[in-house]
Amino acid sequence: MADLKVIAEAVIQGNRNCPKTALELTEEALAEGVSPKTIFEDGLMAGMAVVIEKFKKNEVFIPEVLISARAFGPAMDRVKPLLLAAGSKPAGKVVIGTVKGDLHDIGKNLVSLTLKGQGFDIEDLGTDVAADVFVKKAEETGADLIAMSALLTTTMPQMKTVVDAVKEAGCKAKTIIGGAPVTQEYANEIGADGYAPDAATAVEIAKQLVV
Ligand code: B1M
Repeated sequence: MADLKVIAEAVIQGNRNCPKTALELTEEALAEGVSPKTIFEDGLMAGMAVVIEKFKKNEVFIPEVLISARAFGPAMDRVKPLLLAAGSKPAGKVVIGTVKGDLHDIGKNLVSLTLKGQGFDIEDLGTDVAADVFVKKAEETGADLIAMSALLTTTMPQMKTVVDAVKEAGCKAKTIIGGAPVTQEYANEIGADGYAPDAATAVEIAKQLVV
């Protein structure tokens, strides 16, 4: 019988020092009849949860998280359609992007991967995303959350433009913001629903906002 701890370990190690990749182990578990939900919850997501916790405690850093995400991604892509077909609901739907005028995407990608690793359905719009694009995609997908990243003080005001556009459109999505120059005070000032200083906290806040 497939050992789900081995799948979790392959994610934690980022396939390094593991005889088989997370994807290969996932294939084996599926072939043995293990449910996609069990593989996801006790293998893939459990592995990512360990990585996120270590990242939060500064026990691992961005490169390690990205290496784990690279192991997690293909295995997740394999089980995701099976989970959906079986009626599993994602933790929440998130439309994410870096705001208009801003091309920084390393932090945004980290937040995106971390949310994905905790069961959120992610629509990543990339960088330089205008307010109307955020709102349109959120309405189209019925998103619970619009997640924005900004790394430039000059692009931070775009976050307010998005928050205002969301309200004006009567869009049900809540807003969460982050990025190096962004603060809780700024989130309060512009009326965003949430702020997170890092990817691990973004997951916690996202879970609180999607109820
Ligand atoms: Co630029 N850059 N950059 N840059 N760059 C900064 C941000 C800067 C602080 C450097 C400096 O001057 N010391 C400065 C901004 C100054 C300011 O606004 N006050 C700056 C500048 C000025 C510029 C240009 C204008 C430079 C120029 O062309 N003259 C230009 C702007 C281009 C544009 O966007 N229009 C520019 C360009 C670039 C590169 C393209 C070369 C490259 C980006 C590559 C890429 O992203 N693909 C780049 C880089 C790499 C940086 C630095 C060095 C690193 C940013 C980074 O990736 N950090 C940065 C200086 C620095 O921060 N030391 C700098 C790592 C990343 C993991 O952290 O994004 O903060 P971060 O994400 C964190 C948290 O903030 C949080 O989670 C992550 C970690 O867990 N987080 C969220 C992020 N988004 C979140 C969203 C959330 C929640 C949490 O909810 C949705």
